[in-house]
Amino acid sequence: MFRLMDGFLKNDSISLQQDILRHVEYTVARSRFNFDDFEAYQALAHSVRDRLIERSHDTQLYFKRKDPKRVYFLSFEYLMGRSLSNSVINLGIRDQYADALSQLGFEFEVLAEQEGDAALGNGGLARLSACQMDSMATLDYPAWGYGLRYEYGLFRQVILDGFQHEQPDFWLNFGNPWETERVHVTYPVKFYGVVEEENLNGEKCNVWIPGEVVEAVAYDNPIPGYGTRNTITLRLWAGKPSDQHDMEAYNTGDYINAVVCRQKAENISSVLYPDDRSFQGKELRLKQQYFFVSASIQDIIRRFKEAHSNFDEFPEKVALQLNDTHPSLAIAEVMRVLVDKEHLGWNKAWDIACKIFSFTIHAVIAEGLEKIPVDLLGSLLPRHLQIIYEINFTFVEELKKRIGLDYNRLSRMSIIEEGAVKSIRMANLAIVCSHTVNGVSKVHSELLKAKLFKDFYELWPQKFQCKTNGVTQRRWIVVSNPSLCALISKWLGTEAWIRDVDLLTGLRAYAADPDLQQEWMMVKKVNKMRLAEYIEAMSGVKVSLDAMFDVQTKRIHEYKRQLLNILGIIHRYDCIKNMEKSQRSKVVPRVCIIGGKAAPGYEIAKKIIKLCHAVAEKINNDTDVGDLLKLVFIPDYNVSVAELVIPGADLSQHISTAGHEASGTGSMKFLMNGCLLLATEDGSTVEIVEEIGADNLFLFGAKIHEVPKLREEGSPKMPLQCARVIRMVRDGYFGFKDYFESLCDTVDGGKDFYLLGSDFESYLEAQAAADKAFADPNKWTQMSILSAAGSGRFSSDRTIRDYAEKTWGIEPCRFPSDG
Ligand code: 26Y
Repeated sequence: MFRLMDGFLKNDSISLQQDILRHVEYTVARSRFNFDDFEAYQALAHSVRDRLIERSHDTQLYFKRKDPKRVYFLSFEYLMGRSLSNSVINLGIRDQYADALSQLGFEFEVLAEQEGDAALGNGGLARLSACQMDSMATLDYPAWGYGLRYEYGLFRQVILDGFQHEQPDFWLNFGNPWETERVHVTYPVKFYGVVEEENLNGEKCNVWIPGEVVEAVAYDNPIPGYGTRNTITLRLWAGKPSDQHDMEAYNTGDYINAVVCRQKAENISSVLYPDDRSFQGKELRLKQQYFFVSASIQDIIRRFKEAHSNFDEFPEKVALQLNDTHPSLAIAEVMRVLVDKEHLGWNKAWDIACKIFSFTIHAVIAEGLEKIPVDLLGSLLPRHLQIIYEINFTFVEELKKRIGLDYNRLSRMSIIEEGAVKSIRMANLAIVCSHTVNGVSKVHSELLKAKLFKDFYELWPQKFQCKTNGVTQRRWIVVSNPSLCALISKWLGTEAWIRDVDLLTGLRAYAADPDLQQEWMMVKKVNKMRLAEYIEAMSGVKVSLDAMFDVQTKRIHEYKRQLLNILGIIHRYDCIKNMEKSQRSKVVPRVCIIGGKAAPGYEIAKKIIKLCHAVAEKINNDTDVGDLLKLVFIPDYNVSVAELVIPGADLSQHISTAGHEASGTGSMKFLMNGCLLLATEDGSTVEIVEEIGADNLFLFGAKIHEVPKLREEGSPKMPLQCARVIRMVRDGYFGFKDYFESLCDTVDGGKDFYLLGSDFESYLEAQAAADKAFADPNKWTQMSILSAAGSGRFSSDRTIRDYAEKTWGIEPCRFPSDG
């Protein structure tokens, strides 16, 4: 009998084969007798999509019926990567598909490689959003993600002669099978114009007469949970010309201009800003922010109104999460809608706003916080500027009552920053309105309270929370490391850890078991082999599987200190060269792997990339050194490359200057994959140490509280060894002498702001300790097992549950089925 609950689609091998062939014929429009790998991938993706759509319909209908409190996650960036493998694994039908495909003469893995990455974000913050969406779906939370559908994702990094070049990532070129365009879910978004005061039934009200209208159209991307039928939605907005606007232009007879104008609307969502730290007050970025926020708020309010006749229950039904300051115009927008359109009155509207918003900060330093010039905001969004002024006025008046006329403090806390360029401090706006503000690791949350937002913490201590980041084990073990996944399930005797990652602690009991160690080493070997093949294909460098694979992959930044790593590699090379030949047998062979993108305008970061290539060129061509040392730069590091690199790493480096990395999430992925960490006591590393013990990783360097003093002391701390390797670079040992000069200056030019000099010796000691441990495979493997076993706390499932319970006040709402 047909059970409505199960949906229409069957998952047996024959049905899946038919389904794929039907999509080859009718969706891809190729003959079912003649199609290539890419076309097979497209058909396969559409077949999976059908299943996702069915589940997402069921989920939405169920949410509608239950009307639970929902969380709306507002993020300007998402790094989703590929969707195929993740989807079929979460749907629980990977093996069935693999079987169906093999009957048709295709290999699942080969087709999965056909998919390009969805790279709608820069780095940590963006991948975190993606991990958190996976957890929200898996834990059955009634959640929506909102964002922008950039046509150009993060640039592709191409290396020519060792220099980074940026190329556009037009990721939609070959279509995107995962998204559904909702032509009927569109909202007008307004810009520019003036605000006029009008009299409405005897009451004064402000009416915004906009100068430009752009339509936002929704593109829905299904996010399936694992082990549940729940499939939530990531709704991304794209710009579309507004008919309203066009009619006027057409009526004036300027047909050509009207058509050109239509195209301009699409530019709004066309390109992602490729900076992940330094903020520049650019009009297009502000337009993007408002566009995304306005469409999302209209959509959220429309959904709420479908089930409610007034706003009394709004805070009981809606939680809005601001992922950093980027979407914080949402506060002014909610106020505008509630006051100007819904006529709730200021106080009631403010009361509601303060109950629905919560705010996550990912920045560590004040320069990472957005400030929008008042003139820019005033011209683009005149009504919002008024609203922000009003919020600030009320806030400052209230503050005066609390703290008196301490003008220094008042001006620090004000949402408006006076100065050469009068600006809006978006973080202050977000803190004033949000009921909860959180950092992304323990140390970061403490730093926020003690430094960046000390004044606010003293005023509202109860608002400040810590939500240590996490990553999803579905993507970072199950999808990317199938061999390890199978091994863990075998030894734990269950797959339950995929939903309940704390169970990984069960591995601790077997960490010294020779059988597990043997199998564990085999898994690492298989993954190293895969990575070695990739390295050879990308760079032509052959690497030895017996060497320690030492990886540092993340965005290139001075504070992340890829330069320290490279200087350490030069030192190692120098030591090998100067060693008695008879001593060389004691050297632990290394393959040093570095990867990451530099923001296009970040000159020093680009020089670090070039230095890496220059050093690699020298070392890799030195036959005298051979397999003892290799250095490779992996170009265009992205989510799918990470899926290949992380499982194959023996050691990974997370070596930011203490106090600069808010959390760091790469380390968590390496940890889960049994990779040992070499790290400073910064961000989430401090908590990793709490979980796995300081004996199971290699710590070094200045601690957070020591940094200010070391900075004052300056260059006298520069050790000889560091001075020597810098000298080699300065003397042109790796060529490009003049080009590297300014890079060397950052270290020995008297400032050494990131403390490479003072941390150098301790860095070398940690590296030596890593070598020593690696020389003892059983010991190393035990540490590796204990690393993975202690990684449970760093699952985004834990983070999301914490947000749900302590910040959003939402509960799971699970579609009743067997999965
Ligand atoms: C305003 C604009 C220039 C901007 C754009 C992107 C500012 C910041 C960002 C992204 C920041 C980011 O990715 N931060 C990282 O967030 C991770 C997740 O919380 C942290 O693990 C990581 O330490 C932090 O640098």
